[in-house]
Amino acid sequence: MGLVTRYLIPFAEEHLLEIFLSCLVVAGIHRLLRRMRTQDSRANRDPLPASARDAESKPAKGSRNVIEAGGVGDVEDEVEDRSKLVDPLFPDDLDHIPYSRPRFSPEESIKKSKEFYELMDTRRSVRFFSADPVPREVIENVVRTAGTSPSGAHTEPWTFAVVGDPEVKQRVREIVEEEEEINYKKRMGNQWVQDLKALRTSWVKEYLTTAPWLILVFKQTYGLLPDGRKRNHYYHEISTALAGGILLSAIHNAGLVTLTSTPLNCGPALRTLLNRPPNEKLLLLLPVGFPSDEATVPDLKRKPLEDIMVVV
Ligand code: IYR
Repeated sequence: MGLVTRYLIPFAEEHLLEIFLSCLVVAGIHRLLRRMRTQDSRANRDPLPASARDAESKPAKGSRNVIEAGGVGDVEDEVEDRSKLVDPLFPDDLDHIPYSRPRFSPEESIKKSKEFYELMDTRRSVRFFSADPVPREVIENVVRTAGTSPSGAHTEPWTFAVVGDPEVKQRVREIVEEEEEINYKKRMGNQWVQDLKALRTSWVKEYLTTAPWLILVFKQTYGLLPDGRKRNHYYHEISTALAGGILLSAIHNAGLVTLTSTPLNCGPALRTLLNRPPNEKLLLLLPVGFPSDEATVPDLKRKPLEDIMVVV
């Protein structure tokens, strides 16, 4: 007791401010650690940052189960709503089977990677197409290849609508040209139009009727169960974009050309024209065929490796 009154109380009186500030700092660190731990456990359940989660896995309207199925929301919500889960995508006892690849020697691997790079480096976005036919089997194979893309929880959230019918191609062209004229004249703005000038693009898109095939790539923002309930399609946009990249490679590998077009504001009309359901949103429109004999491309250079790769 004597110690307390002789030393501790006078010390506390003298250093009141320091003691108070130290308490604040300790409390702050404690809160921070708690928050980090909560975020850690959330991240383990759901790899999406909050912003991406909102954009990507927004539950479809009228869907009661989607938030819970996506692993989004607080632990409490999930426990409460567990009864609303739709069936799991796969059985719990799904087989896991052996997997291996042929192992190339380092030299072989260097040669193969270089050859593939050289092949892909000849890919260009082409706007001038020949009307020469391309066998439907080639289109089936390139779409099959696109379907090998990875996807969120293997939901395969894509539909490739393939158009070869000249009348449907004509309608696609009309829809696209009508919107693109407004895009170029009003929506895109001066900066965008100016940046595209040298590339000689315009709202007139002859290639949409000349190319023997059009492939319209739709992302499925959610899936539908036979009873009409909705199933989450995780990362549907990036999954379908990856499939699009694989599709471009497959088209190029088949000796064909395409153009990665993303017609602004045309999605709903094209979806209706092609009788696609409301869960499908247009991501890419690719004319596919051979280049015309007079085809040209802008003389563009690609960034060198040093500008696109950092070794950390
Ligand atoms: N979608 C328009 C405009 C356009 C936009 C970009 I960004 C391009 O790289 C090229 C074109 C069109 O297809 O003409």
